[in-house]
Amino acid sequence: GLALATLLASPVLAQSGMTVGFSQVGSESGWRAAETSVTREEAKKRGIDLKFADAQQKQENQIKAIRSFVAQGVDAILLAPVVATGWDQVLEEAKDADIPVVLLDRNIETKDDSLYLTAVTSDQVHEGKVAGDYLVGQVGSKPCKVVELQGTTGSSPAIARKKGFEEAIAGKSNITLARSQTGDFTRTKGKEVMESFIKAENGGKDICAVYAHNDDMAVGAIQAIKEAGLKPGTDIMVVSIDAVPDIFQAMANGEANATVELTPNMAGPAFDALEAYKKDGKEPPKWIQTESKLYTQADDPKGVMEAKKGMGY
Ligand code: GZL
Repeated sequence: GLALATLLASPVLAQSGMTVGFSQVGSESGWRAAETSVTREEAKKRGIDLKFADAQQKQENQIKAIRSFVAQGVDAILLAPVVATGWDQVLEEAKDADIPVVLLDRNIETKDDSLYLTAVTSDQVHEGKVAGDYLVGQVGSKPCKVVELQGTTGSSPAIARKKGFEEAIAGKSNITLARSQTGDFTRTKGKEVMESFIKAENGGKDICAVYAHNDDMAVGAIQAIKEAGLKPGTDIMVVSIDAVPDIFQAMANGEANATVELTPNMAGPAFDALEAYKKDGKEPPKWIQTESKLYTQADDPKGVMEAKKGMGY
């Protein structure tokens, strides 16, 4: 009767009862680890049974995971696509099984956008532009040789963040992008590549700034700059993207200059869209855009770092 109906309607028991498969890239960065923990939290809050698969940054493992989710007959699939191409075949199989797919934090290149319900991502070109505009503002008319640590080759953020940064420095004849190489979004690779840039550029003395597609590679680069006897944040400016706690620690130490925030909570909007779609067939927009915000040393880095610790980090 009424009592039961009231009970079932209560938030505690408003269980969506969905089973969702999540094909995650891996755990290459602090941001990625936070996205995974927030996704688990969001699923738990909603009573969603989350099947988690870590691909160790390999596309073939993601394709295998999607096939196994289809075989299990999950209600929906979350996919954070490690690279942008090569998804049509396996997403066709999910579509044939009537299983909606939501893309998280990265995009795919496909001619058929019916292969996914929606993509929950930031505007990654804009992120690169914000980072570049910050550097342009800091440098003024001074000559500045920049080196770039790219994200995973072929991933949508690596392609887009490079594009946005180059748009920002286009036409600035005093700013040159001298070297650019992938650090695969990891601290270790970021440090290794920065060491090679330093060796190639007069012990780093000729480098004015490093632009890293994520904070983890920037933290690796900071280590390399210090080991070369130079001061990160002053001898070589450090600009990156994600806004993870460790970059705010570096800013508080004066060792990093700016970061562009990326929320780790892509799953909240994804689950909301899936529940609306499942309940009454409501089609979400093809792109659910998350915010991008610039943080610099002037923005209370210690305070922001503390606040971040409650947000999945
Ligand atoms: C961007 C996301 C990137 C993060 C990195 O949306 O795909 O992947 O910026 C992570 O930290 O490796």
